[in-house]
Amino acid sequence: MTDQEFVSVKTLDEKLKPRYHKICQHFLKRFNAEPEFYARAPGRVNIIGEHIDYSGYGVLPMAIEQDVAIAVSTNSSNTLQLANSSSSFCEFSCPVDEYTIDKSNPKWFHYVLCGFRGIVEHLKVTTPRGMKVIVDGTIPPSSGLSSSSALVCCAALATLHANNLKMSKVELAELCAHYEKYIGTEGGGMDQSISFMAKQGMAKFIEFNPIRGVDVKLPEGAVFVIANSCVTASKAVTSHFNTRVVECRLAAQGTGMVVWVTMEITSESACKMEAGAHGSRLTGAGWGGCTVSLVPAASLQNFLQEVRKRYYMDGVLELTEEECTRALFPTAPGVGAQLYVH
Ligand code: ADP
Ligand code: NG1
Ligand code: MG
Repeated sequence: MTDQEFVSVKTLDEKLKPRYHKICQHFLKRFNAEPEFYARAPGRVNIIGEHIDYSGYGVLPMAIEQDVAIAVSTNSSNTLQLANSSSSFCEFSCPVDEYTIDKSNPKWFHYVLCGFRGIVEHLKVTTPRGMKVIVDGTIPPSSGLSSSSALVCCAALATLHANNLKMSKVELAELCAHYEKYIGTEGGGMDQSISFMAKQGMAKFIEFNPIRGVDVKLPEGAVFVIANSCVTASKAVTSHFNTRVVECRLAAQGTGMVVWVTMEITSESACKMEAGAHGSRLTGAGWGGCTVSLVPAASLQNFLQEVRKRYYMDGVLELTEEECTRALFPTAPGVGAQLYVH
């Protein structure tokens, strides 16, 4: 298998059915019919290499199980009807050929429009099909696990399939990396690349210009644990991210890159946890978000218990059991984007 392959269409297996059944119920309730197909694209955790992809340097992410899934039917009204399974995200609809992606006031559906626009413009689709859409996300938004790119990638894949078109995974990654910039963030291509190109059980060393990846088997006997600080940062809303892009691009000229990598490794040692992790670090853009810790399998329960106690339940935050389970969880490298039918 290579990244030049297409995203295949699979039948939903038993394990996936309960989640997709729920999405189907939302769709039925909203649109009075079953969806024709589903697309899903995963979030990611980055193991090393933060704020360097947009300067063209390699990164080592892995896809996580948490994803954005979209249920879709085409319509004959030449409109996009976008709804969300979460009541936090309001409905939106627009003609397929008349919309703006408003950088000055970014909303969730603008990320969908980034993916839609990418396919339509790149493949010069003169009469794109209208779509009815329900979005269902399990990645905590604005937490550095790349919910934004999962949404853009999923929307692009859904648009591609709805219009009976084909592009390879790597082409889709290049396209989505470019079109996510329409939301206003000058990011690199890490998130979109891993979202399309990830293989089950593998991290990926990804390089850029052009995007290419090599699968990396992770060490056995160790587990990656994600811990959400529960502090969110919306990268398209503030100027922090783009300011950091400018700073890092300047630093990357000359010998600056060496300094940055040294800083990252040093801060990893500083973050090393007393709860039994080999090491911990912030993942994603930062200003809140998640840490990822490499924990020996034998110490996993102790690690989870200590972090629960010290940060989530009796320590800094006062979360319920359920909230804590959503914020602190072990993860394994998951599969990239997929298309499903019933
Ligand atoms: P990150 O990529 O680190 O999660 P970003 O700030 O880049 O954070 O993107 C977060 C934005 O993505 C949210 O503000 C929202 O607009 C959009 N988003 C993420 N998940 C969903 C979802 N399930 N449904 C709708 N929009 C979502
Ligand atoms: P998050 O934090 O998931 O939005 C962003 C960028 C990545 C990368 C990381 C920092 C986008 C779409 N994502 O991710 O390209 O630069 O920050 O390593 O811009
Ligand atoms: Mg993002």
